[in-house]
Formats: sequence, structure tokens, C-alpha cells
Amino acid sequence: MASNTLFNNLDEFDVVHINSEFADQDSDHDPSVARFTLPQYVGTQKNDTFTGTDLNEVITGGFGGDRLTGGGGSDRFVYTNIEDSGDRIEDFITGTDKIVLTQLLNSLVPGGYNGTNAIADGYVQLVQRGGKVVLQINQDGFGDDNRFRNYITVENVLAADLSALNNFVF
Ligand SMILES: [Ca+2]
Ligand SMILES: [Ca+2]
Ligand SMILES: [Ca+2]
Repeated sequence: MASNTLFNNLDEFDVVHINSEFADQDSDHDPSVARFTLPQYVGTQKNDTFTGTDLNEVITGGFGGDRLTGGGGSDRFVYTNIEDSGDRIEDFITGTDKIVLTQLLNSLVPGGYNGTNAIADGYVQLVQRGGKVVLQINQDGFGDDNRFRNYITVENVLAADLSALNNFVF
């Protein structure tokens, strides 16, 4: 069984024949194998423009102010480094796409981030600016440094919608 979105990424489906019809069988059924591809986009250290397809894509802009469009499917926008900033995610679909901050948070928290909600834990703040949301990062959570700095902009969303935990991987 596969969800509709994962099914978009089906590459190959086959049955592995292990002689299940013969007396000296290893098993009374032939196992089936499905192969899925998750297209990965990895940008350069400069400003990149990426336009996704209807497939589920894993999109890492890297350094530079990148313009990222996931297209259809369930896309993951991956952030790894606090020195990155200025990206614009142009078509984030709340409840479907995800912003992945795992590596970024692990780089900020000694021993790695083990929490489940980096917004509640003071590392991430979502600020509505017109029709856009600026995602800000505070490097030490509820530590002494209270400064939130602008990190990325998510266009055409409401902070109230984006703040749902299913839009993030922390
Ligand atoms: Ca880039
Ligand atoms: Ca970037
Ligand atoms: Ca896509």
C-alpha cells in the first residue's frame, strides 16, 4: 500500500519469483518489490532558482538567497546551516509540504535538538508580513540571547496556518 502522493514517485513494481509454486519452496508466496524515487535538488552556494514538478521533491537550496518552488506533490524544503538566509519558498502548501530544520537545529543545540516543537522551545518564530511569513531563528532558544533573526520567507501563507507542527520536521 502507498499513499497517493508517494504513488506519484513509483518507479518500478515487480514480483520476485522464488519458485513458490514448487514443492521445495522457500515460501508459499512470491514477495513483491516496489521502488520509489524521491528526486533531490541540491542548489549551489549562490542564489539559485528551482522550480519543482508534480513529484514529491527534497529541495535544499544551500547558501545564498534561493527562490524555491516545489510544484505539486509533497515537497520538503531542507535547511542545514544558520549562515544561510534570504530564501523565498514561493508555493508552500500547508498540511502537505514540509520545512525540514533537523540539521539546522542540531547544529545550534549542543548534543543535538531533542525537542518536538522548536517554535514552543523558542528557536523558531513565525512573523506575518503582509501575505508572507518570515521564519526567524533564535540561535539559543530561551537562552540569554533574545534576538530572532530573519531566516527565510514563506510566501502566500498565514502564520496561523504555517505554525501547525505537521508543516515542519524539527
Ligand atoms: Ca543556493
Ligand atoms: Ca539558501
Ligand atoms: Ca514537487
